[in-house]
Order: sequence, then C-alpha cells, then structure tokens
Amino acid sequence: RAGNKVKGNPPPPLIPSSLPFIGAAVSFGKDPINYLLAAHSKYGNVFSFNMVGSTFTYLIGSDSTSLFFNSRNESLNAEEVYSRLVTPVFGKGVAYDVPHDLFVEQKKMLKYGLSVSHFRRYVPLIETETTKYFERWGDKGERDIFKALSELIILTASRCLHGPEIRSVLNEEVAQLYTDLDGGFTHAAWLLPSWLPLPSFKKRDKARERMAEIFTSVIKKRREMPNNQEDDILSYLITTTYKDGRSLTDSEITGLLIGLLMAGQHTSSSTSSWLGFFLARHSDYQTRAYEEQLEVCGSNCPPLDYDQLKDLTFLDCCLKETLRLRPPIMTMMRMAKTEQDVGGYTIPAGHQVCVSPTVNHQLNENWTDPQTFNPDRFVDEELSNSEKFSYVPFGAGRHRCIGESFAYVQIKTIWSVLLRKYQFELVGGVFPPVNYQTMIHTPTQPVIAYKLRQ
Ligand code: HEM
Ligand code: LAN
Repeated sequence: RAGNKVKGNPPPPLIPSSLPFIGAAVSFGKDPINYLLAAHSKYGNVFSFNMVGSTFTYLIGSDSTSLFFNSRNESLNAEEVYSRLVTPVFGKGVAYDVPHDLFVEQKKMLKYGLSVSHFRRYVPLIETETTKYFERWGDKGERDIFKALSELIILTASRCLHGPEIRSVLNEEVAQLYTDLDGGFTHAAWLLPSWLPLPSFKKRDKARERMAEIFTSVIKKRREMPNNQEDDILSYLITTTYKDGRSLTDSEITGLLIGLLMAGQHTSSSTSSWLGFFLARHSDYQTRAYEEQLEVCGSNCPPLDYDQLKDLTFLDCCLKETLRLRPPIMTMMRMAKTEQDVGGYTIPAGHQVCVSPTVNHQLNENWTDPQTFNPDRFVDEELSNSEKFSYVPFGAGRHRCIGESFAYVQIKTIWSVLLRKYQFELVGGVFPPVNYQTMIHTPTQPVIAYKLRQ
C-alpha cells in the first residue's frame, strides 16, 4: 500500500462479477478470446478480473506487453504459475521445478539437437514417417486429421528428439502413457489442489513412473555404449555437464526428454491441423502451395531436403498466418512478485499477469483485416509485423521458445507430403469452430475430406 501511495498510480480497472469466488471463470471459460477482446475495448490495454480465487491482469498490445517480455524472472515469475501443472508431468529436477538459471542451462543443452545440421537429418526421417503413416488413409475419404497428426507427431518428434531406441519402443502401451501424461495438462490440474485423488492425476503419476522406467533402461544402454556412437540429443545429455561440472541424472534426462516431446506435441499437432483446415477452406491458397512444391522441388517431387524446405516460402507464410490466427498457447502467465508499473497503473504483487498471443494477433491497431486468413501479409515481413510484440506465437524474452525452427521443419515436411498426395476440402463446407475446453485451442470435430491429387 505504501508503495502505491508513493507512486500514486491506481491499480488496473477490475471487471466486476456477480459470482463470488468463481468470478469470471464461466464467461471467460466459454470463449476467452472474445471475453478479452470485449474487455480490451471497454477497459483499454490493462485490466484485471477475478477467477476461482486469483486475480488475473491482462496486458494487451505492444506497449504493455513489453513489460511482460522484458521483466526478470524474479519480478514476473513463471515457475510459480506453471510448476503445479508441469512438474507432475515432467518430473522433478527440470523446467519449472528448478531455479530459473538452471532451467536456462537445460534449455541451452536441448538446443544442441535443434541446429541446422541436425535438421538436415530430421527432414528425411519425418518424410518417411509421414508417408508411411498416411498409407492407411487410402485414396479418398473423411478422417479426423487432428487425431492423425497427433499420432504422427509423436512418432516423428520421438524419432528426431529422442533417438532410434525410444522411437522403436513406441507401441500402444507407450502411446497410452503419453495420453495419460497429457491428461495432466488440463484446467482441472491447474485450478484444483494437487492432493485431490482425481483419476486423471493418478493416471498421470503412474504414467510418469512407467515412462521413467522405459527411458532409464534406454539411457543405461546408451551409457554403456563405447564412445557415444549416436550424435543426438540423448548422447549429448548423457555426456554434457552443468556449469558447475555436475552431470545430469537419469531422472533429469527423462524429464527433459518428456518435456521435449510434450512441447512439440500439442502445439504442433494443433497448428498443423488448423493449417489443413485453412488450406481446405481457401482452395486458391492450397493450389498455390501445391504449385510451389513443383516449382521449388521439381515436377517429379523428389524426396524433400532441408534446403528445399527453406525455399517453400508460400507454405511458410501459410504456417505463419495459421500461427497468427490460432497460436496454440493462447495465454502466457507470470506471478507478479513485486508491484509492476504499466500504462499508468500499478499492478499489485500477487496478481497473475498474462499476455495473450491470440488477442495481440487480432488487434486492429496492428493488423489490417485481422480476422482474414491472408498468408500474403507476411510476404513483406517489415510491414506486416512492425510493432514489437504484435506477433508472439513463440513468446519472447527469457522464456522464449527454443523449438520454433524444429516446429517449422516438422510441420512444413508433413504438409509437403500431404499437399503432394491429396487435395483437401471442408466436410459440408463447415470450418471447425474453436474448442475452448482444451488448454490448447484445438479444432472441434476435426474431420477433413481428402482425395488423391490427379
Ligand atoms: C516456450 C510456443 C514448439 C520447447 C514456449 C512459449 C511459447 C511456445 C509461446 C513461451 C511460454 C511462456 O513464455 O510462458 C510454441 C509453439 C510451438 C512450440 C507455438 C509449435 C508450433 C516447441 C518445441 C519445443 C519447444 C517443438 C522443443 C523441441 C520450448 C521450451 C520453452 C518453450 C524449452 C521454454 C519455456 C521457458 O523458458 O519457460 N513455446 N512452442 N516448443 N518452448 Fe515452445
Ligand atoms: C506448455 C503447455 C501448457 C501451456 C498453457 C497452460 C496452455 C499456456 O496457457 C501457458 C504455457 C503452458 C503452461 C506451457 C509452457 C511451456 C511448456 C511447459 C508447454 C509448451 C509444454 C512444454 C513447454 C516446456 C517448457 C517444454 C520444455 C521443457 C523441458 C523440460 C524440455
């Protein structure tokens, strides 16, 4: 309070709610994006609301968003809001369970496998997995593309990021384990106390235990291999050390490997499904993306390589535009550890400070025709994306994503295979509405129609 007086700034406007405790949870939960857009037009760039006992303060638009991305982790803290959700899934000793400096070291280690020389090797692996996976789709039909891409991306991500041994043990049991772990990323896990004996919590914990067993035996075999025969993330994690000279434990390696997979799983499968629906809705863009394949790679469509992938610039713009309209992470959150001055207000310590890529990506002040899917807006990067933090599907600052390039490699390879093989259409002309029940905003009833390209 004393601090407030000295600075003389009021707290951000608080959106009133008639429901005690629950607060805005019902209206926010139904359609968070429109709730936030409406609040933005009524209250401006900084506003607060209460939900199940916490106060959430959103920062909207370039100026206020910069506070979020430029702050130190000591003042706007990620662990405090993410750990209860993430640590039971990854296990202890990694990510938000350790001091931020240590996680920064872990992020640097993982970057080892996310370099161009590794991407060159990943492209053929992803192409092969994709071609094989879609053989089951036959010549034409209507299928759940989100389900297919989720299954495929587990296989490709595991093959590239975990290595051949872990990929080879990916059977139905392990797929189920991932699903159970996944069940940890829910609104329930985030809002309800972790000691509740919910079936989904129990499944999650059992899955993490079993997963650790499987990974530990692979790690053990790798450790016994004479002088590190694989040049991949797993071998690197086994041999590298922290700054203080300490090696990683099996449990830390397991946590990082689970984290790597989970990071790319929802985000990439949701993004690549939405990309499919946008291309199905806009057949002109679909045709252009197909013709680009022939132009860049050759009319006989030889196996893909990393350099060709780079040159598929229209596909790149389509993916970028998909990430603008459907960024998988709709909200990033931090705990305010100290008072924060922004936009003429002082946010008290204890608020959960949030930025929504989805909302920033739709502001009239930064985008022309924000609701329209228009990949060409990214052809002139300078013009389309000039305001700082107006385009943040991968976040920014200390917590920025390290998986952006891998995600692009993976999604562009998968869609190159699909564009070459099939033509896609919406089923009954219906573009799937957003499913807000999931933490990552997936398409509702994600069935797509396809037929072999003539
Ligand atoms: C962080 C988005 C794929 C690894 C983030 C953040 C966003 C994001 C928005 C910032 C979170 C925050 O500031 O609170 C995405 C999207 C992806 C994707 C849209 C795909 C389309 C991946 C992949 C990997 C990965 C494939 C790993 C290979 C990470 C890591 C962080 C991160 C390690 C750092 C978290 C931190 O420092 O707190 N991602 N991600 N991501 N992502 Fe990704
Ligand atoms: C996630 C997944 C969930 C996501 C939401 C809750 C949907 C979002 O609203 C806030 C951000 C959050 C919690 C999020 C942050 C970054 C995570 C935890 C991930 C993308 C899943 C994986 C990623 C994590 C940092 C990956 C790297 C960790 C390792 C140990 C390698």
